[in-house]
Amino acid sequence: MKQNSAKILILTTIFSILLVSFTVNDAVAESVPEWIKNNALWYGQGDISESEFLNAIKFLIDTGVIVLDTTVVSEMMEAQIIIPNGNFDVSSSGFYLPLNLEIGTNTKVTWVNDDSVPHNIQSQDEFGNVIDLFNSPPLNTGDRFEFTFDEAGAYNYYCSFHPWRVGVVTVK
Ligand SMILES: [Cu+2]
Repeated sequence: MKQNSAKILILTTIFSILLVSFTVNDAVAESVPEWIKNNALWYGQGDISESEFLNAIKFLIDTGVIVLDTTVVSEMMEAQIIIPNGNFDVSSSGFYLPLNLEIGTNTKVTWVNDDSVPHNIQSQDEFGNVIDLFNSPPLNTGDRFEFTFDEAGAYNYYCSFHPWRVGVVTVK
């Protein structure tokens, strides 16, 4: 039995994306003192220091002129599925590595073709019909294909060139 254990590689990178946006509250902006309005100009001219300038911004936030809206958009993870050497051969054990990838939501999955011939990735419904969810072009040796799974579920896929090769991504 041929094994490609050295190539079993699951990369999991966790990183958070923090998005901060702000809006200006026009109703309150009328009552902003002149010295605040001139702050950017003075800062640009070097008349006031950076900490004074930041204090002015802090004042605008404290008084509700600038409204900060902080949202944690996502916590994204990454995982890999290797299409191993010999995967094309119906009589070989070259299963996808891993055959059933288990991940959390918001995980970006990258398929990597380590085989000597082209393959593709076609998502399937529970009956084995190809559906338009994640569908790669032909992947030559070394090519990659990415898809990010946002919703929980069991996602089947196969290679249309070698339909005996089926895999699953389970999103919890
Ligand atoms: Cu294939």
